[in-house]
Amino acid sequence: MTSHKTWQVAGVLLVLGLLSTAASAQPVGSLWSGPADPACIPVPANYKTPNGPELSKLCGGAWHMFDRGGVTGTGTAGYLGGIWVTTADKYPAPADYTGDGFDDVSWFYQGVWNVYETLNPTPGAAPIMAMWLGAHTADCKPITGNFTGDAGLELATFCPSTATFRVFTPAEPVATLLTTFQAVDGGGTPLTGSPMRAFGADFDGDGFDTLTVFLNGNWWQYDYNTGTLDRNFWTGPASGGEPVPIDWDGDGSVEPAVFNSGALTLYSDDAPTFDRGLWIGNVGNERFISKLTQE
Ligand SMILES: [Ca+2]
Ligand SMILES: [Ca+2]
Ligand SMILES: [Ca+2]
Ligand SMILES: [Ca+2]
Repeated sequence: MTSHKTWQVAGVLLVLGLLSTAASAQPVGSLWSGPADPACIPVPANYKTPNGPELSKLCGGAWHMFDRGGVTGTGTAGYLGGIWVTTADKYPAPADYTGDGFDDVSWFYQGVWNVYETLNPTPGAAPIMAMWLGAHTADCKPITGNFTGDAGLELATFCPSTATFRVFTPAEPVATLLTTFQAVDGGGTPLTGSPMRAFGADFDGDGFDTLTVFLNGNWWQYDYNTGTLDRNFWTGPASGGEPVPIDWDGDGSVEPAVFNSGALTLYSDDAPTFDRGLWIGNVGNERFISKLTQE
């Protein structure tokens, strides 16, 4: 089984088949999606078709979707449509908010969380969900997932400046706060440093996502119910590098991986232990690796 991950380099969207490769990874597809724009953030998700995620990018407020279409080799990505959602400084948060099996275009910024119709996008259309999560500073970023132990989607935010998680049940016009806690180290001291990347991922395959912070090579995982540190492990590097939480072996649970200066290092989740390293190039493009970076 092959897991796929999407990278964007300049205007080219790359789809990598991780297990189909040896030490030097070759993309299974390379699609041109338009002029290079350093403002564009890749946001692949399952927006419109039942055959897996579409390629997508958010460029200065315009959300463009492209058909991957099982393409191999190179070509120009088929344009599926676009939505003008916002100005440039918002953080994308695509997920299935409506429960129809398709991911919805969404963004968060400073407490506002908006969701847009994706299947039949209309440029300039109003959001189909508009939620207020309370005042948040501009560094706070959105995380979606299932954290609580029930089946529903939750909204979470993480603010690096205070190392604070907040978790909400989606609701209009005001989302319901479920819990809030600080990400702390083993001594109970709130994490400090930069860049601090926070996300939810299901590392043990039980169906629930664990709120996690990646900071300078350390992965810090927290128990949703208590807000306490559940597990900490080190993969490196001590500076730089971006976390890539992904089920790269297809067993239903997420493994840690790190992209740093052109190299992708994959770990098995026992311990975790080093599994393999792939050279995929693109030195200096860490910020484009996924929606996690969001800068
Ligand atoms: Ca949906
Ligand atoms: Ca839930
Ligand atoms: Ca889990
Ligand atoms: Ca896995």
